[in-house]
Amino acid sequence: MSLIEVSPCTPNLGAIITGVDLSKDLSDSDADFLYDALLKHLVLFFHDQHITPEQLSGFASNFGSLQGRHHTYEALEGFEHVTVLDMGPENPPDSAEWHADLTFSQDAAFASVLQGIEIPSVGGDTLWANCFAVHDALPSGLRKDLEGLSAVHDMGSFRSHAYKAGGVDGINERMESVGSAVHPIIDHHPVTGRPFVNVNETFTVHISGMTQPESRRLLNYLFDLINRPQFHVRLRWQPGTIALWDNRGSQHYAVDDYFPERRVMHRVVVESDVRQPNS
Ligand SMILES: O=C(O)CCC(=O)C(=O)O
Repeated sequence: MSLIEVSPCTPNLGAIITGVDLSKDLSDSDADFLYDALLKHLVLFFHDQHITPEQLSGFASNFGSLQGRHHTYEALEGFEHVTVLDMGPENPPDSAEWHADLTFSQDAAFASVLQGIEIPSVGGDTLWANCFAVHDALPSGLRKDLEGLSAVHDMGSFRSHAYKAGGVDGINERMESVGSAVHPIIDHHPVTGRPFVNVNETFTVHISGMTQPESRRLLNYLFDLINRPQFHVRLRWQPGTIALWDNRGSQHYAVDDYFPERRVMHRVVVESDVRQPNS
């Protein structure tokens, strides 16, 4: 029997997990238990887990294969799977906007694990949104219209990094290497089959088959809906807090309200879901 306890944070998403020590290897049954809790609550929070980068990668590997070095952010020396998000006034974050990770890839990431390393004395919270609940809140006529539509995702605001690094050539090169993807606006979770709204204000740039003004108006309507607080959970980080989220149907937003303080996080992205056939 598992000693792990799951305490939901809101009716829509988020749960605090206790009764597990992430510095130790998880048993198969505990890993399965956490996976089921992840599918149900979309984002799981673990406090007081002061684990090493190796243990962080080991924990993430319980759920699938890990992404290699990120195309933009630095990896922790000696740990190519561990991305360092070191943000402050000199290096402001680009994640203070709603996004799901890597939706500019045809196979967007399955999950991410984020660990608080250096946390501002106040601020620097992260919010997650439940896009299944956003889908369920759509007016039924609009939902039907959206069911036939797809949208283009590309590197969105990563353009700023690319421009800073290499001007217009930098943007063109990065666009070529990162690519773009087209996803249905009403997408389905690959395991539960539940429908969710799959557009995000960072990476979704155009609704296929529409003029740009039409597309912009409809996207803005959906972005406003995703931005409503009843679909959110908000995490106050401490050093040693870890969040694990299912990227398929959730979005997140890292609040950039802590300058001149610094905020340092370690992140590991789980590319594919080991429990999902053919993932
Ligand atoms: O730093 C955070 O709280 C979230 C980082 C983020 O947006 C990401 O990992 O995609």
